[in-house]
Amino acid sequence: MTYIAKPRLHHPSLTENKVCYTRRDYEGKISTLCAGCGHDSISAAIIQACWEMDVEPHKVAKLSGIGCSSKTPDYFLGNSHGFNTVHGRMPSVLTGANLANRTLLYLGVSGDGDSASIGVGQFVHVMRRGVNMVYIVENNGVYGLTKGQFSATADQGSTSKKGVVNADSPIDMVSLALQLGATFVARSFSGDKKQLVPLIKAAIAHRGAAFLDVISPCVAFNNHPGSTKSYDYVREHNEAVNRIDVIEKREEIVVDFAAGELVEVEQHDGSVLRLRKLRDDYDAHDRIAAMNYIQEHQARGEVVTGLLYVDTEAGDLHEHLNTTDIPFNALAAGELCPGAAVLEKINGSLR
Ligand SMILES: Cc1ncc(C[n+]2csc(CCOP(=O)(O)OP(=O)(O)O)c2C)c(N)n1
Ligand code: SF4
Ligand SMILES: [Mg+2]
Repeated sequence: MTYIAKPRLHHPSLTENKVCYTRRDYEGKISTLCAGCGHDSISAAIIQACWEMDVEPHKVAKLSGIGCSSKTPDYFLGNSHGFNTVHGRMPSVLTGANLANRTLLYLGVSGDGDSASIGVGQFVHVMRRGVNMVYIVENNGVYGLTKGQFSATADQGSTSKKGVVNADSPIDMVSLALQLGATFVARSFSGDKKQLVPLIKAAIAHRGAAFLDVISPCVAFNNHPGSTKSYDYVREHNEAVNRIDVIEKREEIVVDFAAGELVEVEQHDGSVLRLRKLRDDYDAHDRIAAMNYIQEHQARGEVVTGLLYVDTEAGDLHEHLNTTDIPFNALAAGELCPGAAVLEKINGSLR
């Protein structure tokens, strides 16, 4: 059995959002992950963010690969579209779905094994193409589902539960995403809901490839003293560059003059990101500086979290390809096939 159905008990006083749904309407089946697994906290953050953003569940497509992390879409947004693909192959399926219908919110949920090991080739291309999506990697440094082998994000020198030392260099997913051209790049920790929920909301409001690397401890195989992805390690080494609030476009924007270090960033949909800086020298608009900052702090053993980079002018794959606004399933046969005469003309121009 991979899931347990949740009893549909509605408390009459559950608050409804602007599209008349309660938080309960964004939940899924009961999770069968290990108690304390970071992935469940991320599912809860996704539920909270979608409810607060008034996302309509039927306008969301959740896609994942294979792994404990990739199982989680069953545990949230139970009224949305879902596709549990093949290990490491979620990005190409998401790209195809997005090209066929741009009106949905695409939520890719993956693991570090799924995206940095077997699926790294697919990951790099979905980022460089600027597919409009929210891509979350639930990063625990191991293959949780297959009993705790090191993944490609495991730090060099970190140890497995049985004491084996990892000799390989790690892939840093945020550095990779920045280098590949992702236009929204952030890192967070599953145990920090206050930071994670606004980051997911901001990623939803962003148009373009939004990438979130969420350190998510695997309590069964990677939560011991030699691990750099354990709850204790991340709490001790977390270096937050900023805190963000998301103000939706419908709401009045109130500027907080008292805070000297508050930056407001307008996203394409009109929502405003309020970046409350914790580090004076941190500029979330500078891709190169972000890459240097991450590397410098990584060398000191610090896990940098927060909104690391955002390009508010970003376009997406549809803009690059100049595609039609109308989903394929809403186009008539005549629009999908221009007819023999037009095709002959196109062929003729290529001869
Ligand atoms: C093609 C293929 N190769 C290998 C596997 C076995 N397998 C299943 S899940 C997994 C790793 C999952 O790790 P990760 O993506 O980090 O997810 P986690 O379980 O840690 O959340 C592997 C190797 C598979 N299912 N398919
Ligand atoms: S094995 Fe690890 S990743 Fe999988 S559910 Fe358990 S704690 Fe989570
Ligand atoms: Mg993993």
